[in-house]
Amino acid sequence: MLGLRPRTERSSVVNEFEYDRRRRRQWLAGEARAEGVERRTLLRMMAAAGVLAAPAVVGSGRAFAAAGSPVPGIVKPLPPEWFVPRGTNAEMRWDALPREEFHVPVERFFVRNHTSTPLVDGAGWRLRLFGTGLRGGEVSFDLDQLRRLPSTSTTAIVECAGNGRSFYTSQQHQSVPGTPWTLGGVGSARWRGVRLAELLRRAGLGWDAVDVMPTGLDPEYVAADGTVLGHVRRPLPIAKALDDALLAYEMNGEPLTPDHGAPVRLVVPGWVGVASIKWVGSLEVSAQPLYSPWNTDFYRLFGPDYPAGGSAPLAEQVVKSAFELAAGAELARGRQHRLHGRSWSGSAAVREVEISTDGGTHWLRAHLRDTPRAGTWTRWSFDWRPETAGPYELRARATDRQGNTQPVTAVFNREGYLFGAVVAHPVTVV
Ligand SMILES: Nc1nc2c(c(=O)[nH]1)N[C@H]1C(S)=C(S)[C@@H](COP(=O)(O)O)O[C@H]1N2
Ligand SMILES: [Mo]
Repeated sequence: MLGLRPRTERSSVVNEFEYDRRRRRQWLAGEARAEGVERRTLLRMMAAAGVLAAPAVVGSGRAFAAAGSPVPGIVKPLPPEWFVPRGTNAEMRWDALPREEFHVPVERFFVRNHTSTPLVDGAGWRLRLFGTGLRGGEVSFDLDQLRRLPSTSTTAIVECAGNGRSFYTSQQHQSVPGTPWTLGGVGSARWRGVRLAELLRRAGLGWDAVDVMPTGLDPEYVAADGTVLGHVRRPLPIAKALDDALLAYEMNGEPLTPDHGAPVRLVVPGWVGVASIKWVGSLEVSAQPLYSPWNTDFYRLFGPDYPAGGSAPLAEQVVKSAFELAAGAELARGRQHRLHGRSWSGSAAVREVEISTDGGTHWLRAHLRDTPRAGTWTRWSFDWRPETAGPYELRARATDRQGNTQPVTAVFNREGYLFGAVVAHPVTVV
């Protein structure tokens, strides 16, 4: 039971859907718990599925961010050449990514905060594990204890489910609410910490555990309509928790910084960023399915092409590509330009990247600069010699080893998640 689950091909989304159905059935039978979720939300979901037939926080980024910061809730400096401020978040500028660095340096990594970065005192921090899915009852670990457990390093991408959202509007003329990310809501890093499987084993995981719910120590989230939804938290199915989820305390070889979850965050490889809960203070291990607003109203796909109650909770990320180039960059004509970029997928290694410089009519293979690996991106380059001045649109299209290819358009969903279509990147040849 506690061994590593072998990676299954292509099946995890299907499994997630099945899992969700089972969860809902259990909820109906009074065997599930939902806090902060309105009953009507669950009823709507279930109707659609046809089943009816303490904290050591010592301050916050709001008070501690550098004076004049464009995003008051974020602690680190956000120089305009590296970041685009977006509400409570900071988007990475792809044109500023150091070309030879495989990972995004911590100081340039995008930040997605529902509220604001809390300053958590590592010395007073404790991770509390509790719930009906533990054999022996509540246990807690402090930071020293966690650091003494066997550690693991892993390369993983953290990417917001809404990354690329603005292209629903700019390319597809569909209006969607939420942070209008271009493609900079993503980053790859090297994480070190303790496997969640290891910690659960030590905590006495029960055979009947189904969900693990990590809760953040950041301030409670208040929805646009004023409803207090509580601390950011999202149930993680036990299968993924035992597979490759990591409780990370280092990022790129340094202790986690406040904006990225210090002292400890969860890293859930390949999945939408919201699964990787930052500043984790507790883990509820449950023998009953759990719900939070983050796996009911948010982070599901709603819309005409989805069931009335929405899709299963989002899990794996889609295939994407980005040029390491500013939108609207100017390039000299009659000269050879080496274009650079990166492609990635939540499901598998990248297999191939193709580039079009003529609006998507002709495609040529990009040169892959890295041996493609699952769980992270692959850097590529493409030589281009434009002879005629004028506006151009560059396109990059990746395919992963499971055969997932970036489509021409992304299927609309109400919240604008998982924009995986090919993005038209405007440049001007002068
Ligand atoms: N506690 C907590 N965890 C969180 C969030 C948050 O607001 N609070 N945001 C989530 C979302 S939506 C994303 S995309 C990632 C972003 O991680 P980063 O800020 O380190 O890039 O963190 C996730 N974990
Ligand atoms: Mo996100």
